[in-house]
Amino acid sequence: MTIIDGKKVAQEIRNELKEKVAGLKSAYGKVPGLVTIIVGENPASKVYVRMKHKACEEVGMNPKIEALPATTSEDELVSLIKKYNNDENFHGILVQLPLPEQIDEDKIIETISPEKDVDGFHPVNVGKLLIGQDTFEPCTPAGVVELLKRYNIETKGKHVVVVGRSNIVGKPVAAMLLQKKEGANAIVTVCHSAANNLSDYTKSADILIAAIGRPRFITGEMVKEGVVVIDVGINRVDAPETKKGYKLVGDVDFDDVSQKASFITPVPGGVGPMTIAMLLNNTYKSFLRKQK
Ligand code: L34
Repeated sequence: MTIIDGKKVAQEIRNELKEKVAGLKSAYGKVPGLVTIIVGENPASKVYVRMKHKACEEVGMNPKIEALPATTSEDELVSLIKKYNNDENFHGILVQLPLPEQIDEDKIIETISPEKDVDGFHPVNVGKLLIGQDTFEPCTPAGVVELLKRYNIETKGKHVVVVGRSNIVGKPVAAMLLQKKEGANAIVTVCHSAANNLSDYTKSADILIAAIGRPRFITGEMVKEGVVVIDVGINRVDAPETKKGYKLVGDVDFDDVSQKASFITPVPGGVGPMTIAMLLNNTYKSFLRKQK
């Protein structure tokens, strides 16, 4: 059994990007810029935004954080996004989700210029992804596919079972692995909590992608021997014995499932760090496209 080291791979990707960004600096005299907008005080969001900022700095890009109060109106947020749509120093605009309830997420995502949508959430980019056109691949799904590639895990002809149907993970990762191209070509099943018997599906997975959002939901009984398990879940569970009072666990019961898996990602240190590395990659890509 191999534990897939997302933290290490993400570091490798950042090292590669650092060199490429240095190349941009000498070729164009400028570097990619990323603005991250956070509304409100969601503690997990704050952690992620902070990590995105630091990662940008590490690779030599130009990050900026716009932190807005929880009471921000939809109109105010729309205006701010439009300002950055027109600011050529910023090649990527990311609005950290979730947003407070007075703000319509769909509306906000549609306000971001598709050319700067480094999350790959804009309907135009989602459409391109589905039909196999060049676009920004959403960061978490891109991280999943990149981990499979870097661990030489064959996807062609394999049965990938995705548990979860979110717009951020389930749907796009299914679309990506279904494509007729290198690193994809999989037979993809998407299932979710409404399944009559979820195990019927998960047991037939060669590669299981868990993106449900429920702690330790996937147990050993639900998978077959030799399965490759990619755990996208990041759940905070109470842990009074720790300093923070909580710990992170995935959607997979790691101790149980790792008995049967051939490869498995841990939480933390699996897909999470890859999300951020792929965000940097998209920002780099956005910059390059702009120069052409
Ligand atoms: N717009 N909103 C937008 N884009 C995204 O791509 C995200 N996401 C998700 C939440 N909202 C978003 C993220 O950035 C989840 N997410 C994310 C990013 C990074 C990590 C986890 C989730 C991560 O690096 N996790 C670390 C542990 C971090 C910790 O200590 O809390 C890990 O090793 O898994």
